[in-house]
Amino acid sequence: MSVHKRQQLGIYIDITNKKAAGQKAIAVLIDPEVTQGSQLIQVLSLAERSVVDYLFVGGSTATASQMEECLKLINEFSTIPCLIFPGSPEQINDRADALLFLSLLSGRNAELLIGKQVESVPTLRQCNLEIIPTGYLLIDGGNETTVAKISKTLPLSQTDPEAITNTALAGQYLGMQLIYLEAGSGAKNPVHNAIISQVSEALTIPLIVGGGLRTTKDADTALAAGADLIVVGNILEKEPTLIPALTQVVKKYNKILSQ
Ligand code: 1GP
Repeated sequence: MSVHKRQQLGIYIDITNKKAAGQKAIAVLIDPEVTQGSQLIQVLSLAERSVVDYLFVGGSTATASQMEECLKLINEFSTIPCLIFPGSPEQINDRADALLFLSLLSGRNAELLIGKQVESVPTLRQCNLEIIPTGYLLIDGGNETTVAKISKTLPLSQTDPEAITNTALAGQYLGMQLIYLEAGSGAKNPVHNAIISQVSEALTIPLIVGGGLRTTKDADTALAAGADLIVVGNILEKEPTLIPALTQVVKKYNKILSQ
């Protein structure tokens, strides 16, 4: 594990500091089941050169050994802070810097609200990961996504922004430190800008938005609407060379703010 990374400022503090400064951020999502070997090294090298803020690592069905291999390469080829975005407790691995400790607030599957979290505690007690409580809301992206299928929950409809905002705020009132609006990997429609605006105006904690962001325009729209951190995964499995253009969109915001 990259001890030097752990000695830096905590990742959550880094995220909140960015928000307090009005800055935006981008995370590249790596699914260890899909992006491996030379393809992973290419993604890492592009992310490193483009100054991506965070790496999220995880997937709906990635195995513990795929996580292990992926994190070994990340630690060898990257200095970008790395957060586990777990699809299951088996994906928790001490080689990362932090864990998004997700609770699926949009669904009513008790296993994903609290069951898997309890199951993961013995592992977490052995780890030195920074644990970031994260309210995770699955939003209808127009097609059935793997996360909806696996979680056996229905996403919240984008036609009901009140329900989405109330769920996000309930997460904040419960003490969650981040809210993640998730349209699902490969979603046909990303979370709509009106929803992002309404939720970000209501929250005081940082807002993550991901799922179906494929273009610089999609990234720009989500950030302009109020996302503090955007997550891009699926499209980069096919077009990793999009990473520099995506980070330019984020930097454009940060440059405007620092003028
Ligand atoms: C999925 O929010 C992430 O969990 C990213 O979505 O893979 O569609 O970019 P994409």
